[in-house]
Amino acid sequence: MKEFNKTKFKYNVENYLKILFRKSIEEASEQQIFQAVSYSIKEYIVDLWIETHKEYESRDVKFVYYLSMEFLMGRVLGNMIINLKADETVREVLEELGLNLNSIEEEEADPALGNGGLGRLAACFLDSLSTLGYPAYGCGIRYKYGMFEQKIENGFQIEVPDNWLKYGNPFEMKREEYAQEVKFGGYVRMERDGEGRDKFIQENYQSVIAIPYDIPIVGYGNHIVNTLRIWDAKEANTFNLDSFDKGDYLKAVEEKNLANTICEVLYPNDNHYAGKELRLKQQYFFVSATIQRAVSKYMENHKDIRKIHEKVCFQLNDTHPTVTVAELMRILLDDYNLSWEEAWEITNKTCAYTNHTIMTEALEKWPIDLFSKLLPRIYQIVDEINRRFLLVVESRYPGDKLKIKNMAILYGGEVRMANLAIIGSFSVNGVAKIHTEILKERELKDFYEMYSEKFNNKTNGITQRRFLLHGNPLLAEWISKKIGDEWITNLPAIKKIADYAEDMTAQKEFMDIKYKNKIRLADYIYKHNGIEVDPNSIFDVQVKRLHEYKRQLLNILHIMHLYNQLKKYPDMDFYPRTFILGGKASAGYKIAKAIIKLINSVADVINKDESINGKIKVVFIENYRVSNAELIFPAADVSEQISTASKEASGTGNMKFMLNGALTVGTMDGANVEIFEEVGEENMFLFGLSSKEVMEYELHGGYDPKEIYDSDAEIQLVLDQLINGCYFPDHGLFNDIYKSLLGIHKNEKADPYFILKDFHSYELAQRKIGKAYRDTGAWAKSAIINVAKSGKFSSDRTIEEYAAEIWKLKKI
Ligand code: NBG
Repeated sequence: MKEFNKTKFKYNVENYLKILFRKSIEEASEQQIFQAVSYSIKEYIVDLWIETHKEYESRDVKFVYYLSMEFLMGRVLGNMIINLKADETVREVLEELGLNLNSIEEEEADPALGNGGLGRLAACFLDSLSTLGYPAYGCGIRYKYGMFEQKIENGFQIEVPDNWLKYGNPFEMKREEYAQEVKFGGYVRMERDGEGRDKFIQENYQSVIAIPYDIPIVGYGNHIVNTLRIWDAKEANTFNLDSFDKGDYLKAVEEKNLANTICEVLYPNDNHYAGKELRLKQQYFFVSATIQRAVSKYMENHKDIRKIHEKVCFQLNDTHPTVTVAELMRILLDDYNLSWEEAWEITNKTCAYTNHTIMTEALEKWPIDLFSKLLPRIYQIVDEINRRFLLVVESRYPGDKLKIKNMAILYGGEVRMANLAIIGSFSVNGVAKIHTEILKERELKDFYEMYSEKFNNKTNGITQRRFLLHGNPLLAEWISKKIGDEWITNLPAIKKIADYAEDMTAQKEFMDIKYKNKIRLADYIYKHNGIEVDPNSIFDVQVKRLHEYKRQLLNILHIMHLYNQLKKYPDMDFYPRTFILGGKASAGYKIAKAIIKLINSVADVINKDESINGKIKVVFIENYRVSNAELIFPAADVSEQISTASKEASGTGNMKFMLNGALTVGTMDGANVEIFEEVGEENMFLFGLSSKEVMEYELHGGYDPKEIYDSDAEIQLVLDQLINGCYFPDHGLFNDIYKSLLGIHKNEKADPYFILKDFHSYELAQRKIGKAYRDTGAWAKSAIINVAKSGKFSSDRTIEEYAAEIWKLKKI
């Protein structure tokens, strides 16, 4: 195996500067240097990449194709260097050249081809797949514009396009030779072939050519390189030049438009279905290209299409790629002439589906007329799947209309993607224990009754390589010095750090590192927000997408309450806090945007109020994304995981904070439950309704927040401050928030996320935090225990479970 060579690397950096830009180091811009360094790293990686695939081929391995509309990779360069274990060498070389790796890393765009947890999970999975040596492809879309850049102006969120490809992506590789044609629209003609079989031929369709771009995914220290393949669209008439000749001018123009728009932009919705036609086009586009290529690749080395499930598994990341089921059927039926029964059996053995939410507004349901017009052949197949499925339901539950209503794929004029995914897959998994239980007991109860063998849980995880080794070098080094570096590839080994939890010197060292990381973040905040924060205060952090169910509103209402208290009782016992919040709201999500404005308005008032002596500071981090997340997690004392119980499928930020030694204040929701199982009551601050209680209230139409408002003067004051101009003179602005809490909106449930109901319990938990933090030794002990118990939450563990229980993959 070729080792990373220092001399060659050094030569390459200068050589690439010359070849790409005709510049010397002295003349080159920082961006050009970033490019040259990246190409030099890539040059080394490509050899490993080729060797990995040779090895895969010679062993005839099984591949998992992880199909996802989102891959939230974050910056690639630093992570690659770490995974190559070339960090020291690269730093040395760069120093000799008068360069600094950290500032070169800052030049890289932060590829944000994802919204939040779902996309970041996909990225963590790729890191683990390579590190563990599992043959895998990540398959997605090469959006020209990723997640928008969030700017805060006058406290309001403004969305700015994220042109991440502006300088080109040095790590990608265009693979024209694997281009695929994807067909939209037209109609399906039926004819009999010579053997009397029905043939279905799509005609008068529009074509788009899908062009793959491959990005290498480097495993940690094992020279294994897998591939993230993202598809771009190109107009088809460069292939079918005759379109113009036939006078089919309009069609040519339409195809060009289609090609130009399909990969233009990532829909910025997290946990929310918008039902846009273009989105369905995106879904079919990348699915069709992926499945066609996977089938061809399989057939290059195998004879029998009937055994494809032995070498291929398609994992569907949420319902977004669900057309996979029908697309694979189409290929097996129409291109390989299999019978329906054969094709169905193979499809069922090849597809597996992960559910990531129970939020009803996130459920994908396409209007049948839209779906059938856009994908006429796919629709026929879905219709037939549905027809056959309903026969099974009818024979099992004769006359049971409710079962049909709940389980049909086609119902009420809609195509219900989750139902198709469940029916077409051999595995259905949730992403945390409690989430899977809720799926089985409630959301997908009828399916569970019919297909209990399909259901399983795979609790999410995160990669410690990015979120500790790369993001928190000080803590990483400290841990490795104390217990060795096994944790890098085997996170449960980190439990040995618990031996130091009560060691006073270790506690002090740990808190010193935390302090340094807080200074690093404080500097960032000063630079970006112009706010001075005290690293000695408690850093209490909530960073995640803005969503009502995640309850940033509970956090800010509590801050308003604390501030009222401090004003009223200036001498009250209070440990200084810095509340740090950050996250993007979907561009069309009005109330989420109002909450951002509220946070910023409250921040303005509190930060400027000298009478409280800086005891509270409030900071809204602009443009929260993977790169600044890597600064934020290491600096947190307190991790806010305060979603309404039952709503957060898992959460993964909760794990990143824990790994970096923050203590969680949270509800019994998602993976918080499992964090609690690991760390115990003493090392976490639990509060709020349980998911059972929440679901019980929901069953009976909610609860009455008015009662709380009327009987609780403190809450009343805080709510009135929303609309009396106390924080922002424009009274109307926070009206929607006020109304959402008290239910003055017609037809809307009052306080559907139980914010007022959980308020006091949250306040109590917060008071405990203030008290606990005063005992530095005990706090350090708890924090170290959190780190020590984070072993379960590595995505390596998650991937091992997927590989063994769903994909049946072998490591190389
Ligand atoms: C999100 C959940 C999170 C979960 C991630 C990854 C969607 C649809 N779901 O709780 O809200 O951690 O998926 O599984 O984005």
